[in-house]
Amino acid sequence: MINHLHTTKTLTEFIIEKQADFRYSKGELTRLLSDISIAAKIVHREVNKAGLVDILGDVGEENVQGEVVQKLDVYANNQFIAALKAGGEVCAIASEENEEIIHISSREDDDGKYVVCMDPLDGSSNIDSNVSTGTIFAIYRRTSLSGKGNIDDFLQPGTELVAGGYIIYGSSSMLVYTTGNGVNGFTLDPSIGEFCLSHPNVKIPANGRIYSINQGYFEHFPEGIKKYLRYCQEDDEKTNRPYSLRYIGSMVADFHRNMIKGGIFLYPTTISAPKGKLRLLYECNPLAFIAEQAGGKATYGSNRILEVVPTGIHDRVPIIIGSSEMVEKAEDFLQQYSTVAVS
Ligand code: P6P
Repeated sequence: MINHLHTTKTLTEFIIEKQADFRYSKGELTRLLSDISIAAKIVHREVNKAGLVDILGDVGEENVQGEVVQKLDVYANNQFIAALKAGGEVCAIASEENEEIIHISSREDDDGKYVVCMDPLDGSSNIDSNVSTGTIFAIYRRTSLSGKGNIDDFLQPGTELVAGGYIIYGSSSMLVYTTGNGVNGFTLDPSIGEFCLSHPNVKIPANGRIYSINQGYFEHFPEGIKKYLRYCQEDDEKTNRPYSLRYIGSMVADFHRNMIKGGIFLYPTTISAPKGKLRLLYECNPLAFIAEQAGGKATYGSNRILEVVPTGIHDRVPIIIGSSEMVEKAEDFLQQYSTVAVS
């Protein structure tokens, strides 16, 4: 019997090979990305058996191992925090699950040089309906000189990001990230427990036929967004319209599909979310970094998402992200019709 020779490059091999691309790094960022991938494999395992509540016990109950079953987003949060603490490269974490930043006590020799912003399990409300969810992460070099890290380390615009990425827990689990030298996607091969390079040098098609938005809020949107949605729905063979509306309600899943097939995702301001719903630090910035590195665009109607200077770790922004020509068309409608600036 011929054993399948494993020839696909693993994430670990890829990171080490690309280490020379990382500014400053003497291996710390390599270690940090590796720590994230370890937590991702553990979360993948738990997310993929979430449906087995009867066997595993419901949240708050004890499972067969006598452990109290946690909500998956709490479980994911704890796994990523533990992996980053163990790795020692991080001095503080901003998580969607925690109101305040999490200070990481320093190692004996030196403090972690990086801070991480993360949404440990985005779209977790979809778990019960077996819909794809994701982890989103963004990595900055700390601006403070030493110690356990502080809020100013996080209040940097996305243009300062050292790395941004996400893991999508879907029909397969994939880790997609950039360090500013293009975007690469790795698919988890459970048979060897490794993320393997499956999507080298990802590029978002300049145009597409998919638009993603929660159409239910139509009456709440700025006039320019309403006009753009009407444009997407018009019959026009020359420009492949009407487009198709695809909305999963998990930002990572909607973004990932649009990145592979071409498309646009919009979460504008609404009456209930006057600054938008999605978070700047650990949803919009990392995906905007990836979108731009893959040849796409990410704006909040007039300016790049990555240029927004945060005022707090849970800031929200409206976002229009995806295929460059589709984002530019939406911006044209906003500039032409929206009396009130999108943000
Ligand atoms: P709505 C999930 O709760 C999330 O944060 C994103 O993943 C998703 O794109 C968005 O909210 C969905 O929000 O208001 O359409 O349910």
